[in-house]
Amino acid sequence: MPEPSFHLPAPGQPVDELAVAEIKGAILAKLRLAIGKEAGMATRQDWYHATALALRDRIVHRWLTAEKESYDAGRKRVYYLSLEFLIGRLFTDALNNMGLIKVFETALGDLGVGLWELRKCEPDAALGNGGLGRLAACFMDSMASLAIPAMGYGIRYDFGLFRQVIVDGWQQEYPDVWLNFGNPWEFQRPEVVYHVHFGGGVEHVDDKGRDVAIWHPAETVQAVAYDTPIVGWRGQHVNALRLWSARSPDPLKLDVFNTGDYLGASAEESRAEAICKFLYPNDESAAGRELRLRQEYFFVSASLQDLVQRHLGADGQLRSLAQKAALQLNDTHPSLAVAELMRILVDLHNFRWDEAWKITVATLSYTNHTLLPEALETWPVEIFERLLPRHLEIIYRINAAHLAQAEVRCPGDIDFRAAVSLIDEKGGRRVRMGQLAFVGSHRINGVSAMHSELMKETVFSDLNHLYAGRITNKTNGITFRRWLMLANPKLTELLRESCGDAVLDDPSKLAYLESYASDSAFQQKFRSAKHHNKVALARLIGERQNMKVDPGALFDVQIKRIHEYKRQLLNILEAVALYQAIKDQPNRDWVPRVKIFAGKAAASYRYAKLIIKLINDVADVVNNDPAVDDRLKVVFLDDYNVSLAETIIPAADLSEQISTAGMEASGTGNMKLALNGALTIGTLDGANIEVRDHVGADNIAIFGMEADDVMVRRKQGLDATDVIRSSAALARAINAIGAGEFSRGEPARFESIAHALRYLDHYMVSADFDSYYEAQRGIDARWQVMPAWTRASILNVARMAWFSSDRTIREYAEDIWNVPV
Ligand code: 26V
Repeated sequence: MPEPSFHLPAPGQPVDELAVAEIKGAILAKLRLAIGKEAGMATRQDWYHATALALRDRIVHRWLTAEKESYDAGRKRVYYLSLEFLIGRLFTDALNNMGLIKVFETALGDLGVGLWELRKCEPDAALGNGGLGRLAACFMDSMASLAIPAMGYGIRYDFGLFRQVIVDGWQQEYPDVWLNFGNPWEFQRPEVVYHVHFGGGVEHVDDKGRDVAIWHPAETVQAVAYDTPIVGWRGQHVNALRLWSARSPDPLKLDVFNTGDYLGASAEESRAEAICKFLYPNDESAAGRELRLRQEYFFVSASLQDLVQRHLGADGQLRSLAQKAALQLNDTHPSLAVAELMRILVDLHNFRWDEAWKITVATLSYTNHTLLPEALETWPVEIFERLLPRHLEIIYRINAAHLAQAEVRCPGDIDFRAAVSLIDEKGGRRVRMGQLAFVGSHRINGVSAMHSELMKETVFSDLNHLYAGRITNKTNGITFRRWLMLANPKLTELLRESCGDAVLDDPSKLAYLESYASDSAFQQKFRSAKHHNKVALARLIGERQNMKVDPGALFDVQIKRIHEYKRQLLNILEAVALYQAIKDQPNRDWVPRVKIFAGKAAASYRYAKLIIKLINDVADVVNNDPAVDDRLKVVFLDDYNVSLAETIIPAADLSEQISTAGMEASGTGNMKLALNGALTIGTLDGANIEVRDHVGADNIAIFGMEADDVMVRRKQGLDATDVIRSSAALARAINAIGAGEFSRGEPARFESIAHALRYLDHYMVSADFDSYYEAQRGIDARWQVMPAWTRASILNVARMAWFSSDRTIREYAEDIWNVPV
């Protein structure tokens, strides 16, 4: 079958007729032969599946070629281990990267089917919680685009992140059934199966003076591979995302037929299959749930067996592993890789301990994504003993050598040893997964400049002392293919016109925009692209919330997980104060604003769910108050996911990045929004700082306390009565919330929130309020001078090139993985 050549016609240019005819034939053939239907009987789902399969065929050709080339060349491979890949939809992403959107659109159009309608048939693959999982997905796109031979390893969860439904303002959770209609992108690999063991005991035997450990596990689960091809930009290279599904090795044991114990057999089956049932919410208490540890070991073990087998197939021995493989641990969830790789080398391949350790450290590297102490993963030694007895022994031995080094470094310093130990001895012994990953890695990176510095000063200060030079920074990035080209075709078209087509391959060309920033004709076009996107979002708000919003208003957007440190509460508190100010002076020339919120709260996070309720209750009052009219609207869009983000982001005027300084490791929504021309209102936190450095202090609104101010103030206490006393607007807003003005049927509903704002202001919401309110009024003033606003917005786009995840991946490749790009 001939492959269509890469095709990306300039806007308005006709598409290749031959290619269209071929694609039409291919889709119809899939409809008949893979779906078993004639065009006349096909549902939209059927068309989607047939089209996806036709596209997949074209990707597979490139995939097999790329695989063969990288094997033949003996190239080093990157393995990205992550319990989360928040991919969203693949259909238009793959089409875009293959340069086939126009061809497929025309072919489908000729068949009477709309490509953009079909797109909606694909459920989001929501195998992630938020930023961490989405980062993994952006990295997969960039590694393929840079033609780095790589594989993503994770779990094929039967259910992704829960579906959020808002009922009477409250969040409810429902299972995310994303595999109901099958998944056209994946290939099941029934032949790629590994055994993963749990429990049992360890026997030590003496083999000619050498201690040999033999693990006798009590339980075995099978891991089956499912591969999804990830095609890079211009279809040059394709990598695999390999997700493991769990099953019982022997679902109907022979003796079931003798004993008739079907129930017992099916219990064992469900126990095995439970491993890949659900994705754990990341912002629930990190206090270990046994099933989560089973998930972690399951995917680490299967992935390591797989890559070791691949390496042995090519090199015949494991001594050269670090020269041929780089393993990146996405957070501490895959930390067990340290102990597992040691076990493979020492127990299964007879390596001497010291040599095995050198190989392990040279092969592994670890990315830290949060400094929040409550988020740092630890597991009770007791669970480890029960589930992974041999790994615990290995961890103890690693720890012994590591503590000996600590002793050399700081002789007699017991506190230092306790601080760096892999075992937390306080309050029940626990294995510290961050310390384990750190000690077993040659590089440890943070995800923004500030975060990496704070890592050195806080969580890892002692380890940094012991292993100086290991900590490095790799500021996060985003893939422009999805977050600009696909999500915002109107702006992309304008960029191609103004910066040339090279901008599609090289984001540094965005800098050409600088010279147009004050050009009024260009500004007009730029605004019209934004307006187009705002009309689309207004339509969606109309459809989903049955609410009318004016696309001419300022669209003020905060979209992310709901968490106290992200401070959605600060935003809604400002809405309340603004509402009150509008009511006081209805005749002032208020800037019409639509405040748009979206995000999920962890199911067990009661306070975050109460904040969602407050946003919805405030929305109810404000939106229905005729005195306010169109000057302020509050919208909470339910079930936030990648696809919804793709509609909201291009339509945003203002990007809310208002976390308590020092608490957001990086943020990546900040980058997506700025790239799409939204101005940021934000604190000096995470990557906001680097966004400011790039876009320029004049083109961003920074407010609030800095990280060290926060630390100082916290030491002084959390009582906010002093700041409330000096801010009439804040006092009034808190009083209204606390007195039930937004919850008339239940006046005490938000008392706990008012109480925290007054006396337990851990997240500095009250403390930062005045500064935030003032920054918001500054935004109003800027909006009233539209040419200046548009200029700042254009300059944001022009200066975001550095935040491409291609740049991030290049840095990983050069400084951590040592692979050529
Ligand atoms: C976990 C937990 C667990 C206990 C309760 C509080 C809490 C809060 C947050 C988390 C998330 C930890 C890991 C994570 O998702 N980090 C995010 O990683 C993104 C990609 O690097 C980064 O942009 C975000 O700033 C960071 O929060």
